Amino acid sequence: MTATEPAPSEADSERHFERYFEDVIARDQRIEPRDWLPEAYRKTMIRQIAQHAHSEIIGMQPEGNWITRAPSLRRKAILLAKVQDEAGHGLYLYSAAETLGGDRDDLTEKLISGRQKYSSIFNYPTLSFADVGVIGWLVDGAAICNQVPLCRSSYGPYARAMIRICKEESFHQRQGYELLMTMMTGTEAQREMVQDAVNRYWWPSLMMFGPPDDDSPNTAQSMAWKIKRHTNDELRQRFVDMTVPQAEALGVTLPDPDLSWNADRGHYDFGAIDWDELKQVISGGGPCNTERVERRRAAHEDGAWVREAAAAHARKQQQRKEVAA
Ligand code: FAQ
Repeated sequence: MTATEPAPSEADSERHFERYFEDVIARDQRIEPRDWLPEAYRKTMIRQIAQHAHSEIIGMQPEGNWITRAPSLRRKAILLAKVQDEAGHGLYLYSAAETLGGDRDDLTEKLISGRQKYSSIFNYPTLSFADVGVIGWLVDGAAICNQVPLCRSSYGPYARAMIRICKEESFHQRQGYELLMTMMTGTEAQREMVQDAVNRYWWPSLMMFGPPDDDSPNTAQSMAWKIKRHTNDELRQRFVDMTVPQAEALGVTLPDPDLSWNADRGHYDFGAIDWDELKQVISGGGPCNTERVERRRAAHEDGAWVREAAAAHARKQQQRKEVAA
């Protein structure tokens, strides 16, 4: 700009940034923390990333419940590693939210006061060790189906976090399937435990993909911003198509009499999902909502001294640096 050129007005600058944002999205490139972004995009990203982070952290509880009762040292080591991975996923995701100006303390507060959501699936109880296998197979399987496309999500830090998360979720899914295979070649009682766990977790796993497209308020805008690459129903169908042959190989029955191959569509048809149940679970009325949130609150409060100690240590380091300078 030369001295004689008029300075751009605020509105001009805003339009320039907006065009840049839209170009980045149109070119399928990534929005980075340094970039200008519309406030609504920032809010949507923080909402989704926070809900995802909370899900990983609350998701440690149902399986964590079985660590002390794992049937062998090998199963215990696998389960411990898996649950620790979920903690790691939560931490990468909270860090991604921080790049958007989200504050981790604030997000945690919103979770434990019920103002932010986490995945409905973690509000169901884990009644036997077969549930550990079924969570790996179905819940991690659904998570992978949903999250692989998020590796191409338009927000850079989220998309990159998702790459590592998906690799780890793949291991989780495999360990679940391997556990179920072992149980299915065991005793009749073990086979019954697996079938019972599948009966309880099948429908809630389908609900993980969110409400149907015609009742999903966020999908259209999130697709336009390339935060989401597929709709809820598309991913749900992909999951069903992927899982039916796995169920056959395992020798379990999926609890849906309407499940059948539709040659015309090239997909499996499946029965009606109980959307009232999803609404009830999301709004706090699932079988374990209160217990999950209370346990998270207690862990947060018990950990206050660690946060205080870390902050005191950081202050001391800073003071030492200042004295030395
Ligand atoms: N549960 O308009 P939409 C895992 C909410 S991680 C609870 O369709 P959107 C790893 C939704 O937030 C599992 N809430 O929303 C693991 C929205 O809320 P609002 C978590 C749900 O965002 C495995 C409202 O309903 N994964 O499993 C659910 O476009 C094993 C309207 O819905 C992610 O978070 C639900 N099922 O699509 C850990 C992946 N569905 O607007 C341990 C990232 C919807 O009132 C063990 N997230 N809602 O605040 C996403 O892909 C999307 O956010 C969807 C929802 C697809 C979940």
